[in-house]
Amino acid sequence: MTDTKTSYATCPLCEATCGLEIVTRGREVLSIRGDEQDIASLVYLPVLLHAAKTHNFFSASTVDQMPKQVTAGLMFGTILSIPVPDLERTEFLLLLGANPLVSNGSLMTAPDMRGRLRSLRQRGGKIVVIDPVRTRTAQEADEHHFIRPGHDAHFLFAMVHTLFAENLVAPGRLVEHLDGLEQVSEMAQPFAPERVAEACGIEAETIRALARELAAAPRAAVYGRIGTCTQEFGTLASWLVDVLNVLTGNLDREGGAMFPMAAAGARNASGTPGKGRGVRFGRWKSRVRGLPEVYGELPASCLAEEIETPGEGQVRALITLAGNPALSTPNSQRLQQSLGTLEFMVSVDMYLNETTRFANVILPPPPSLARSHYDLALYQLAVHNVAHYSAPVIERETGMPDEWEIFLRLAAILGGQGAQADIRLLDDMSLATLIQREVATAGTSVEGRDPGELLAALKPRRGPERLLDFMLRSGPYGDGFGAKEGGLSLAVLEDHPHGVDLGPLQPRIPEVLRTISGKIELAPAPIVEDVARLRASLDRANGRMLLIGRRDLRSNNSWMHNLHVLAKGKDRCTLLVHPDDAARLALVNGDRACVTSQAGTVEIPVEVTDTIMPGVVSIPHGWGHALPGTQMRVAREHAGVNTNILTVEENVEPLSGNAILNGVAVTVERAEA
Ligand SMILES: Nc1nc2c(c(=O)[nH]1)N[C@H]1C(S)=C(S)[C@@H](COP(=O)(O)OP(=O)(O)OC[C@H]3O[C@@H](n4cnc5c(=O)[nH]c(N)nc54)[C@H](O)[C@@H]3O)O[C@H]1N2
Ligand SMILES: Nc1nc2c(c(=O)[nH]1)N[C@H]1C(S)=C(S)[C@@H](COP(=O)(O)OP(=O)(O)OC[C@H]3O[C@@H](n4cnc5c(=O)[nH]c(N)nc54)[C@H](O)[C@@H]3O)O[C@H]1N2
Ligand SMILES: [Mo]
Repeated sequence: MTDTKTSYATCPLCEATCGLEIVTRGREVLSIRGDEQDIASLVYLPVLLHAAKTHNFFSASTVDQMPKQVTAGLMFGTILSIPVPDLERTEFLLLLGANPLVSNGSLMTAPDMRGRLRSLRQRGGKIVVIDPVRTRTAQEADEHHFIRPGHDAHFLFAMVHTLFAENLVAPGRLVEHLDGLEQVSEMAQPFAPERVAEACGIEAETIRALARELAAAPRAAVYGRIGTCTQEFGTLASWLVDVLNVLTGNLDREGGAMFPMAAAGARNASGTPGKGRGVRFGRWKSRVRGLPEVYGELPASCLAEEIETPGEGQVRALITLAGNPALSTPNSQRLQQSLGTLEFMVSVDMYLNETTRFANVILPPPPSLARSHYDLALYQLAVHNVAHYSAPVIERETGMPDEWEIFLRLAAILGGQGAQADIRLLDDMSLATLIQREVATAGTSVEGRDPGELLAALKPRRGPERLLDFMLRSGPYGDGFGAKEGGLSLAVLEDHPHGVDLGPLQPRIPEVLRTISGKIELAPAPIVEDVARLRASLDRANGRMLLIGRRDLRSNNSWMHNLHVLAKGKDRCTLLVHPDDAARLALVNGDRACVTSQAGTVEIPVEVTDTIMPGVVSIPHGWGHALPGTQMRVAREHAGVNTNILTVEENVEPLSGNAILNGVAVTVERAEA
């Protein structure tokens, strides 16, 4: 098991594991926001949140993948029970709203995405892409269909409808683990392919053919990413992706959509196998708009109003952790204005950028090469089970705290212990809490063990390494502190600097399930309720131009634009416009256009291209760097415009609180010279 077969380097630049923002109530209010991938911050975040005693916690999750996490919890029982395509063995891959050749795969962790997609096709497999843009991925696929933004749920429901209508439903061995199959069939009734074709922009016969092909493929996987999440029906689309995988028998089968088994921190691998407590949302609500919490978070779209609106609980202070909400959050002009009115703000970040320019104090983390790295969250979404730990490559400057030490120092201050508190005590406390929980949980490999004995076995480690060692050893591959010979520990990972290969994905149903019923919940109540909203949209007129986003190979959200090697070259922050629309609007390549939404207006250079669907325009996010008070010289020279001036904070997807960033109604016109 501990043979080193392949070297998997962890690149810390891709795939934000989505950090946080907090905000407290009362006068000493604060808000934390981040987007961290180090273990360090992930594992210490609860300490910080606890010390802050706040429900005002926001993260990039609600401008990203929260809808998928909602369906993971409702259908399978935990926040990260997200099936990923078994890329190494699948023969048919249906991709919606994802561009893995550029993004490198998100909620589907794998190095060398290009090589993997190529070899899929070389072994006779087929890739179909559904996207309003003929992306790089679409160009390398066998088939691509434009879809009108925001209509994935309609399209997927029509596929489900076809499977039932043509007797192609074949869940195979999953049948005995399903709840709600009949209900899905009923709900799909109104979504006949003819009924949705015009709205989707995909012909009914194409939808039927795709459904048949999916059903016929011996091993297939449906996968949706940000285009299917950050939109009006994000949770329904995310749900239908997995419904299709179930109905065609592809969920949890080799070559289908499978559940990874991560070495550390996997909630669906801890406790009693096959059953759990499920998930519950709305335990508290946002103060101003009354939006429900989801997994302890409030929608990032609510942050500005929580700062602006006077009264009991108004946010007056903010902590941001590795996040740039001033650019990444809807109606960012409003948010930026509100950040300027805070009484106090602290940012943990290495740049003086659009967000941190409002901070009273900026605390820089050490360079990433001076930090250790283990991808606690990403391995839970990996297409192949691996574990890789990298020790710091360079030494930290003396006196410079590590990022986790900054977190704990902030926690100590928030908790009233003052800046001089001994943060080792907080570190000890975090570990003790973790150990207590695991020894008290039935079914874990350390159930009933003496916490003192486990603690002693972890010596002399401290900090994140000690927490990680505990998680690995008590995890599904762990040595169980002596219980399992040859099992995993941090020492084993240190002996394998290229990583430990834990094998291809394995079928995990029913063991992986943590729903109360112990079944796959195909028709959870909140989702069933939301289908009415989708049905109502069937009769809606579709006339407006719709704005969507995109990603760029040489960019990572907002924060790689200050590196000359990555920022140089031709302008990448452009408005993609289809030639038909360009002709109608009298726009030619290089013209400047004004794009206007309910929230604001931006002026941006036009790039005419038939790779985008008529009636749709695209602007990448993370740009708009020419703001006063920042210190990012290179980024300023290639400033671009901020597309989140156009996105609307009032529009959130109701089940997840996720922002609607794709399919935003806009008007486009030539800018006055
Ligand atoms: N190089 C690079 N890599 C990155 C990032 C980066 O900025 N640069 N960001 C990282 C992050 S934070 C994330 S979350 C991931 C995202 O990973 P991906 O989701 O793979 O990234 P995108 O390239 O944004 O692909 C989204 C696609 O959805 C399409 N789309 C928009 N609206 C709709 C719609 O309504 N329906 C459908 N079907 N498609 C739609 C867009 O045209 C676009 O092609 O990438 C990560 N990797
Ligand atoms: N319109 C539109 N908006 C979007 C999206 C979209 O597709 N369209 N995508 C959304 C998505 S998927 C995401 S994930 C968000 C991203 O939103 P954010 O997370 O808010 O934005 P980033 O640009 O990733 O900001 C990363 C910040 O962390 C800092 N940083 C980088 N590394 C470290 C580190 O190691 N430690 C610390 N302390 N700081 C560090 C950077 O300097 C930067 O300030 O944007 C979202 N916004
Ligand atoms: Mo993201």
